[in-house]
Amino acid sequence: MHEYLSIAPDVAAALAARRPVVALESTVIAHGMPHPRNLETARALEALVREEGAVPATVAVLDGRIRVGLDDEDLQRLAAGGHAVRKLSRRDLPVALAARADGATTVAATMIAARLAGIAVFATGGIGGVHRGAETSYDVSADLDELARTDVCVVCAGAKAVLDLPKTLEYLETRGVPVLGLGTGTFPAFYARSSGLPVSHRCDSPDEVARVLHAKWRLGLGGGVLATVPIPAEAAIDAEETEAAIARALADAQSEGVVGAAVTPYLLARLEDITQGRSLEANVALIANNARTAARIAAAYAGLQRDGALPPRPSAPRVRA
Ligand code: PSU
Ligand code: MN
Repeated sequence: MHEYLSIAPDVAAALAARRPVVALESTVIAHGMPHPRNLETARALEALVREEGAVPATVAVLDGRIRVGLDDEDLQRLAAGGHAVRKLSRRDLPVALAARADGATTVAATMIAARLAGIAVFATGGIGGVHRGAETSYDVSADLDELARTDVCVVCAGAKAVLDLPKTLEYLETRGVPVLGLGTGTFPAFYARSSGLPVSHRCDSPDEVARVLHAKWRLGLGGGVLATVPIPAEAAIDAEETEAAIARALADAQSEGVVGAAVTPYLLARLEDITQGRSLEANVALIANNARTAARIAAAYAGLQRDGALPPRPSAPRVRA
């Protein structure tokens, strides 16, 4: 076992047998939702992944080790820790390990852990991205560069609604990250089903997503894939209402001088207040949907792995060096 990494026995067994595993992040538990709803959600996500026949692996740093696969006591500790639990992105991981601290992992840090463990598919709510006003603040989430470099498929409902979505998509395009829409040709807008902005490719089944992963990584094209899934219609919030709430939350963040890693947790909590809890309900519903979808993608991908490479087309031209 790696000195900084420990993989839960059920997760390790599933990986060794090439059975489907889905990684889950913990920042959304520790910093994205209030207690005890966060704990209930963390448990529910694991149960949903299991119902779909995959093994859940929630990721966090506990006592200075990256833990892939948590037990219920671990989940309680993270969920109750609130803001005493550090928020860990790529830059923060080595510091937290050295200090033997506890921390919740963002999308970027969870991707790193998933990759170390050999997990290909990871479900979350929304990724970080390019913030509004990034042309002056330079606030671009490390999640985007992680997607560019780390071989993990991230299943989400788009990027956080508070971001600049066109700039986020431009950045992903520049860095060569496929943005797939599952059953949609447009990029989901987290609380709303569509941003109106085109994704790079539409896929109509988890199997189709799995084939993209297989093709990308068999080719040696490193880096992640973003698989986006719209929020279920019954949980979606009207786009105009969302925009108005976001405008208020952003103005509040600015007047209170909130910057850096604190911005996302602040905005999510403000939105929850402003929408009287509806943003939280939407968040829970979309993450559950993403976890289920991720389990199906993981199952399809595990199937492709077990079957070996797809047969080459007989007519494929030979490439000569
Ligand atoms: N989106 C949400 N809730 C969250 C996050 C994103 O709706 O809690 C978290 C994720 O963990 C994501 C992180 O990776 O915020 C991005 O933070 P930053 O912009 O500081 O990189
Ligand atoms: Mn940031």
